[in-house]
Amino acid sequence: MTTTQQDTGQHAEHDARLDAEEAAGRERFDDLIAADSRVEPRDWMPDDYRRTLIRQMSQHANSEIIGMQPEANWITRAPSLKRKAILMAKVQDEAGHGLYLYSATQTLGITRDEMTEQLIAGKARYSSIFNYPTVSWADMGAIGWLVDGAAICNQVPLCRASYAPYGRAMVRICKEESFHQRQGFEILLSLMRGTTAQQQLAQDAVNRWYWPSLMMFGPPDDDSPNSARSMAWKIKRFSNDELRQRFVGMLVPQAEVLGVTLPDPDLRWNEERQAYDLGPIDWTEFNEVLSGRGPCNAQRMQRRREAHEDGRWVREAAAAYAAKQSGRVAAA
Ligand code: FAQ
Repeated sequence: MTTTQQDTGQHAEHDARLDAEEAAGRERFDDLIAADSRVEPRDWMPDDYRRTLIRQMSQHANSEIIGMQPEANWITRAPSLKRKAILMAKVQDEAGHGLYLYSATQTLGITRDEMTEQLIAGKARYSSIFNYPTVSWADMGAIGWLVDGAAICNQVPLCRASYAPYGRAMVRICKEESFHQRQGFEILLSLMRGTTAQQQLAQDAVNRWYWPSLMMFGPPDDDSPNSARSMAWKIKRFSNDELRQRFVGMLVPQAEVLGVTLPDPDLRWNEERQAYDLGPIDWTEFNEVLSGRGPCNAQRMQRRREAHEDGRWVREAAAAYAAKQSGRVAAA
């Protein structure tokens, strides 16, 4: 046998071994998904599954970070010291959620720096909802009640996502979001128990945030290119429309307790479907926001870029300190 023949034989053997390993990995992956079990970072997974998770989880992390801006706008103007402390804690919680989610996404082989670069370069998405302005204190109530409410509805099923680090991150996030939702409800309740002007402020905030909060669940099922595959992989457990419907069902009795009206004249209980019929959602507005032309897209991105620049010296100092420490460990 010549050296070339020997090399070719070794390559073929190597390729066959890789094929067999991949086939075994794929079989184990399929079994894990079928058994409703969890995929860990060390497990073999299809490239598309990895890409889908990186897409959804990094968008989710970006949303938490950009989502700090609309509420941070009211920290200096909260109506009391207690309200200020609660709002600061809530905004800090969102930062924490972003960090858990970036860390969970890193287990898929993308770095935090890459995700940040994609966000500040405008190449990565974040939730449409954070491109709307917060014009009054009542918006803090509406964000807590509607935006965190929608987030919980969408995210409780994600606690069972097939990718284990995502599911684990979501458990803690959902506990905190539940508290956020209640504080928003309580802000609106206080306003609704107040003067006529305060009641109007609360109703106006609900009118402005209601439809955008329904858009958070994503496009209608017929127009959702990622849903079918994400559901087959048990990343998503319910479709966008199913969760939207569940959310409205949750809101109606709460709106009655608050004494606010949901701004949908077509909202009606359908006895046959045992669910509420909804009026039409303005998907043109949704697509405009997704294309970067929402009321605050430019402002949110500019602020995020400035914050990244402002933090440069902290990152450099942390990196220099880490290098010095690892030098000390190596020398010891
Ligand atoms: N905004 O095929 P689908 C929070 C995009 S909560 C922007 O249906 P998928 C807490 C979608 O990415 C908010 N883009 O996609 C908080 C896709 O584009 P791509 C964050 C949207 O992934 C509260 C395209 O449209 N929560 O932060 C939106 O199967 C208060 C086609 O859509 C999450 O991210 C949208 N609303 O379903 C923080 C939850 N909807 O990537 C601060 C996790 C859709 O193909 C204050 N994510 N798109 O270019 C999910 O559950 C899913 O990713 C969906 C979308 C349901 C958002």
